[in-house]
Amino acid sequence: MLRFLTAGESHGQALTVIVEGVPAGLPLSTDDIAADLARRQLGYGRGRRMAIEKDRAEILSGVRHGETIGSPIALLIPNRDWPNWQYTMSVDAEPATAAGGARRGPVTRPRPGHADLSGGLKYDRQDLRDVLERASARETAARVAAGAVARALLRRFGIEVASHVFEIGPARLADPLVVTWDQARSLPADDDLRCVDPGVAAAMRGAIDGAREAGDTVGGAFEVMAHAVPPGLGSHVHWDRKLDGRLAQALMSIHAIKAVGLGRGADVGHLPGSQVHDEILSARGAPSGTIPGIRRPTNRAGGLEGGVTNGEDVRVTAWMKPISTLMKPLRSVDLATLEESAAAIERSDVCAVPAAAVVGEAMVALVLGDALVEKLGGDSTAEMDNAWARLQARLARRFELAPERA
Ligand code: EPS
Repeated sequence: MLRFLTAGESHGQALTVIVEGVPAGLPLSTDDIAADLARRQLGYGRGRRMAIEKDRAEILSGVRHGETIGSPIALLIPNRDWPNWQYTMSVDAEPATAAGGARRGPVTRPRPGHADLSGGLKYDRQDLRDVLERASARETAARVAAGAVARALLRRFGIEVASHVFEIGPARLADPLVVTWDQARSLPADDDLRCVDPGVAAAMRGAIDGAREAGDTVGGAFEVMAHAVPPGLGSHVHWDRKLDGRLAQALMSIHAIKAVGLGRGADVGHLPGSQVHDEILSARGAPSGTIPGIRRPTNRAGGLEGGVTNGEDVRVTAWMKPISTLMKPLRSVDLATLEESAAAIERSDVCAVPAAAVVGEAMVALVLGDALVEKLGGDSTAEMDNAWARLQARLARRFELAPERA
């Protein structure tokens, strides 16, 4: 099993993540992680925090001489902003007199849409900072670091993950499924909108500018694709082994995500079966995916049938609500006085959809990495390599006769 746990507050000293279940023998360096962390920091509409941070993960354990050794991989991402928060975030009951940063008062006016109210009641905290520090999407930096480890494992078997943004406010591509794998994976690493259509990207920029000027925020949607995925990951036999369910949970767990779709997604409710399902054709030497001998003219299912990968690209979409910190705040109640009052304002972003797409890639990589370890057995890369070769040989044998039959 490949799993991970993160820890860390947005303005604490650092974020940490422990990734467990990575096979021994996988080459891994901090540079493998750095590129994804840098992409997560980008995005038109991000706030001032991203100008402060330059996220980089240190590898504290689980790697020796550039290779994983099978033990838990602990990663540390220091918060550069920490010196400005030492007083507010002091671990000690009495902050040191030399502690840096402003002497901030308690947060008592919950922001509609944030975890402030529900989390504050659940954990019985008077200062809502105790909730918002952990509910902050800063935590996703740790997920992206973990995802980069999963990505290194997938890459060994030729599996790649990419994303693109197809909606920000009213600006949208008519149909995200027309975007090809090559278009998504060719988006430049420093693209601050991650949309494949320049005209739509310009409209997205306008939507973000408009929201900023209005003291408002704007949401959107992205699609994550995984390419060269073998058939047979996940299972149809139990609800918790269905890979579409596992992917949906992984994406839904990302901050501010309110809906997830697989392939055609919510459109399946109004389209007839003939426009939802993907016909199965004989490949005659030119398979569309990773099943030799089979060609699918369309991939509306998003690479999964029955909760099992079917050899086509995995395609998962996620919709993100507008960020809940508004510079022109909504009405709320001051929990200290029970008087109606404007919601608290924290430093924030106007739009974080392009960054969320990078987080989505990480979550998909982690779910696929877990499913691959489950399929192949994952104590060492040598063991996985052998199982992979056997899987490929079995598939090739099964379809050997297909051209003669056709
Ligand atoms: C984020 C860091 C945060 C916010 C954002 C995401 O930094 P700060 O709170 O110091 O400005 O920019 O978090 C939120 C929008 C939120 O609601 O918590 C990051 O690293 O991605």
